[in-house]
Amino acid sequence: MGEGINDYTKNIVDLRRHMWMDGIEVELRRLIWQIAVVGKYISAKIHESNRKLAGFKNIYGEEQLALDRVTDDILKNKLQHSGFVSHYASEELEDIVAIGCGQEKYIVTADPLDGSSLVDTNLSIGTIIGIHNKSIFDSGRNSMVAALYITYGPLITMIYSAGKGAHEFVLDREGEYVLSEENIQLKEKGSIFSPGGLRRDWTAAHLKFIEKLEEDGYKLRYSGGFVPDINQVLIKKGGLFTYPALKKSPQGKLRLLFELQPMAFIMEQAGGLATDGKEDILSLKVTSVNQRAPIYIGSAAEVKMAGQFLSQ
Ligand code: AFP
Repeated sequence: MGEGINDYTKNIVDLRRHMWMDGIEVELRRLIWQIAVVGKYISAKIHESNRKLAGFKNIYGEEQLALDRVTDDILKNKLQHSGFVSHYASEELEDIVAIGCGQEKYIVTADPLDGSSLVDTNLSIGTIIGIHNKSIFDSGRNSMVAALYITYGPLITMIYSAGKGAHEFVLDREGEYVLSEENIQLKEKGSIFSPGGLRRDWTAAHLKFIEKLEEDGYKLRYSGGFVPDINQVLIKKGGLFTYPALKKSPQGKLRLLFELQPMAFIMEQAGGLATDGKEDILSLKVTSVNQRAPIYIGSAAEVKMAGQFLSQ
């Protein structure tokens, strides 16, 4: 066997086998698998567009669509009439759209390419997916059944949870998603923090909280990409990501449906917490697809500490 190629004679656990062993219901397994396959197409599109970046025309003379619009089209087309998805909502669309006959079991929310402004810097970016079996205009606690994100970095990795733990897979050279870490569990506290927004725009209470983390020696880790920054907290088993309420935008920057709910679902499955500083993210009722919320997400000690500072 070539160096580094998985020896498939051994008991390699791939994504489909893992979901079957976890007893995830068949349509949900197939839906998660379909989305994981789209991750490969999106990765190929990222590589292709990098070559043509700076708005070059493609061979047909058409203007290149922005990469996040293209990845949204790829995702929507794959899920359209898939038999599993009745409706689709994404950060690239004005509103939720019907993409099935209406009898399908699931509703999918997507941030198809989060961090797309980082593509030209070759930093990691990602796709964030929420899977609901009831109306999305409810709390995540009531409507979500699964969540996943794919990180396009030096490796392509995917983390998913269907309510039975959070698990990481790596896309290998043969194009198989192979289990790399099962039942990820955060420690009570970590040692890194990702502080979004400008210091001058933070509220006094948030500034005091961040200063406490700095005094306690937490290391600042912030790439400007929500997916790799969250992924770092998860894989390092602790720490905190925050994009807080700002003086001029009390709801912060990040979107509740497309970005915060899926990551909160996964982080809670890994033993962490996710709040808006007061309420659990998954308890917040979604009233509009573009609703934003402040976020404090990561290991329990830091999220609880944030709540104490913000309630003073
Ligand atoms: P883009 O998708 O426009 O690159 O924004 C990325 C993002 O939504 C999220 O991934 C980051 O956590 C956040 O913005 C970074 O925001 P700042 O640029 O204000 O730090």
